[in-house]
Amino acid sequence: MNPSHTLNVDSIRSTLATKVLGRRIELFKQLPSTNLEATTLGESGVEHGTVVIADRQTAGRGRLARTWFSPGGTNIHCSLVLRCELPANRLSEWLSWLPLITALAAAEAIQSVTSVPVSLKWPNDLLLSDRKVGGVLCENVQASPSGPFQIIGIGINVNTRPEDFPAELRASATSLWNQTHTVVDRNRLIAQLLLELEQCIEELAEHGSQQLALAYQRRCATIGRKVQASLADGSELTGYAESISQDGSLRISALSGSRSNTTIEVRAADIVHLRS
Ligand code: BT5
Repeated sequence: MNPSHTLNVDSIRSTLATKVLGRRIELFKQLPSTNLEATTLGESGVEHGTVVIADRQTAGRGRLARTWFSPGGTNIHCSLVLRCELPANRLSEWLSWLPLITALAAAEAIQSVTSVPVSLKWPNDLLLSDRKVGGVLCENVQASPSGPFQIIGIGINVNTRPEDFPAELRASATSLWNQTHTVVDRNRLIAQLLLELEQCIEELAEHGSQQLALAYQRRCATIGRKVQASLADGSELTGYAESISQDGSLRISALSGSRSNTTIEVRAADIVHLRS
């Protein structure tokens, strides 16, 4: 591999233009999970904006205890510790929008560095040609001796070759390399990701979700699609995804069952894009 594309803190810093995110960067060759390491650091009191990066994860996590394929030398596995001081009545808006704006920031960063147009699948998947190229896992730690904090974890398949994905992911996953056929500099992409993320976090904290919701909706491939939603209570719903609500929920016009022809706001679900 081209040595200039090895992960390196000095290379990240050479293009990093953030005010706060990434003042402290912890880079590891290998970790079980960057979210786990960031949580440990958060509990020990590290400052807001601390970034944990691992070249490889041995127990990368997805939502609902799923695993995240995290090979060495090719991808981005990165988590941040956030300690934002917000009034209690804004916590719920904050927590529902964090995963969405993280996915939005990652998509903007990818487009800016590689020109690859990544779309979003609600709530927090990054898609390229309808295949998953990245994912986001946010966790809220309320009870900690160091005070409450949030972890945002981002995984992006950057330079993985198609044949290097495990068989069970080959049909559903892709990488930026698959589109560009050139090796993308992960250091540059991480620096841009932190900048886009900082701008989105500032916008959410200072002005709320209104503009972010519009930007998210423009990138979201789910809107207008026929979808199947697996809801948190185990039930399923088929319908057309109409829009994103101000609280980050997905509004689905239901097609099936007793809820047919009603619009339902879904806060947490797994979404499958169906052919219309
Ligand atoms: C996610 O979960 O998409 C969140 C992924 C977050 C990963 C980052 S890496 C840095 C940080 N540290 C961690 O430990 N995690 C975060 P979910 O929506 O539940 O999707 C998980 C599903 O995606 C799996 O069940 C697989 O089907 C699929 N998958 C696993 N690895 C993949 C990969 N590398 N690329 C595309 N799809 C993958």
